[in-house]
Amino acid sequence: MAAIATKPQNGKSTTTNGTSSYEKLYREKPHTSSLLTDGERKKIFYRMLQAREFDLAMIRLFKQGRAFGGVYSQIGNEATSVGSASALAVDDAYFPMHRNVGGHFTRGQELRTMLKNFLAREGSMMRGTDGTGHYADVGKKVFGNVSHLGSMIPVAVGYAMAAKMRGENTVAMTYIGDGGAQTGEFHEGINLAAVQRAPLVLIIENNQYAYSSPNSVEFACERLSDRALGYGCTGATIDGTDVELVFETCKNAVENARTTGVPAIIECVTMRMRGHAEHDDFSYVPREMLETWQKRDPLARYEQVMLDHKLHTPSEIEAMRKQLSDEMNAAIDDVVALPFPAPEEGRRLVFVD
Ligand SMILES: Cc1ncc(C[n+]2csc(CCOP(=O)(O)OP(=O)(O)O)c2C)c(N)n1
Ligand SMILES: [Mg+2]
Repeated sequence: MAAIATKPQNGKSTTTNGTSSYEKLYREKPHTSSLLTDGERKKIFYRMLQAREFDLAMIRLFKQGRAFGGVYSQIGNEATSVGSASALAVDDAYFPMHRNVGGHFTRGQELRTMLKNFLAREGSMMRGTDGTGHYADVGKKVFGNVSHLGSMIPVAVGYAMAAKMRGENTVAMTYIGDGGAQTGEFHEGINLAAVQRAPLVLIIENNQYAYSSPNSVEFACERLSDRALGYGCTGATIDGTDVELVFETCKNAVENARTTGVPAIIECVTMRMRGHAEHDDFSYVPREMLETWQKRDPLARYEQVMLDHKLHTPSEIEAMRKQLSDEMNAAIDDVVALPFPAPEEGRRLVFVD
C-alpha cells in the first residue's frame, strides 16, 4: 500500500500578512481587457464610484444613528463586485451577498430603491423589516442574499438547473466570502452544480477576514479555487482589485458555463478595508496590512486607468463625484422623510395561514 504523505500536498506556507502566494497575484500595472470598449470602461468606473459614494453615505448615516442594523461596507470590493456583475447578460440571474452594492447598481437598481431598503422604510422591497440588501427584484433578476452563509449557493444552483430545464440559456452568478466558503453548503452546492452541469459562476470574495478570523485559521489549501479540480468545474484565483481582470475572467467563465454547463469557481483576492460592519473597529487587523492594501485601492487604481487612457480628465472625475454625492444627499433627504413600517409588519408573511 502506498504511504500517505505526512505533509499537506499544497498547504499555505504563511498567513495573509502579505507574504503568502496570494501576494504574487498583484501587478503594478492593471490588466487591459480586449473585451471592453471605452464606453463600457467608463460605465464600470461610474458604477465603482457610485458604490463608493453609497458606502460613504451609509457610514455617515450609521454614525448619525440614522441607519439601522449592520452597515456592511464594500470598500475594497468594488472591482470584484462591479467587474463580475458587468460580465452577466441582462437575462442572467444575480444572487448578491452583503458586499455587492456595486453589483446592485450594475444590475440597474435605482438609488432611491436601494436607500429605501437600506434605511428600512415602509413600502421598500423588504417592507422596512430589514436594513440591508436582502431584497429580491424578480424583474431585474436580482435575488438578494440569504443571510445564512453558504445557503444561497444551493438556491442559485437550483435556479441554474431550472433555467436549464426551461431551455433559457441563462447563467446564475453568486458570491461567498472566504469564511462562508468553509460551510457545508458551499461544497454540496458546487458539487451539485458540477454533476448537473448547471450554469453557475461562483465568486469567492477572499477579503482576508471572516469577521475577526484571518485566512490562516479558515482553510489549509493553497488557494480556494484549487477546489475546482476536485469538483469538476473550472477555477481561477485572481487579483480582485483589478476590475478589467475580474471582468474578463468572469466573462469567460459566464460564456463557458452558458455553452457547456460547466460551473466555475473564481476566487477574487482583495481586502476588507473596514470592519466586518461599522460597529466593528477592526483593531485585530494589522495596520501595516491595511496600509499595503490601501495602495491597491480598486477605485484609485481604475481612476488612474481612466486618466492614463485619457477617458476622463481629473476635473471630469471631480465633477462626477460631486454629482453623485449631490444625488445621494438629495435622495437621503427624500428617503429619511418617509415613514417606517408599522411594527406588525415584522410578523406579516412569516407564516402562511
Ligand atoms: C452560517 C452562518 N454563520 C455565521 C453567520 C454570521 N456572519 C455573518 S457574515 C460573517 C463573516 C463572513 O465572513 P466572510 O464569509 O469571509 O465574508 P465577509 O464578511 O468577509 O465578506 C459571519 C460570521 C451567518 N450569517 N451565517
Ligand atoms: Mg471575508
